[in-house]
Amino acid sequence: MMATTERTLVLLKPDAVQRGLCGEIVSRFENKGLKIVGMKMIQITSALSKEHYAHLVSKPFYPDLERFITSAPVVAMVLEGKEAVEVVRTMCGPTNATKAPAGTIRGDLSNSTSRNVIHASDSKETAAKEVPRFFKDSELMKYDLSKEWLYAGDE
Ligand code: IDP
Ligand code: MG
Repeated sequence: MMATTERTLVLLKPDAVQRGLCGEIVSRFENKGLKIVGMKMIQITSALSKEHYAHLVSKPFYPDLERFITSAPVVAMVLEGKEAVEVVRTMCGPTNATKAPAGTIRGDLSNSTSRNVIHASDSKETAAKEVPRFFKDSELMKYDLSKEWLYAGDE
């Protein structure tokens, strides 16, 4: 059965940019065979933070989260591939990096819950909202990347 190709939103958070970890993280996605269809550096505003983290604005840690996420540029990316939403979340590991398994991005690169280097959409429904939140259609590239070495014909 043909598996669904999905798109998911990734943010390399200010700590990833400041610590020089962007190349390392982007490499992991490229090595996995995910296709980068959008990528840019942006500075998140207070309004965008409140929209993106709407589910967390009432939490006691939200002021620190907003201060952190707006404090320096982030790298925003859209990745595409087979079951990309779940694959990318698995590669990131759980929110609390102290509990994140070795081999995951958070497990290898962070030991914190708040400075955990990466955001990734948590479901297909969330991805469908988050991709257009950060990227215009015209910023999502249409190009061929040979898949014949990555997937069988019926995948
Ligand atoms: P996720 O990033 O793994 O999807 P969410 O629960 O959606 O986790 O939280 C979004 C972000 O808010 C986390 O990545 C982290 O930066 C921050 N955050 C979540 N929970 C806590 C907490 O308990 N303390 C401090 N920061 C938190
Ligand atoms: Mg989340």
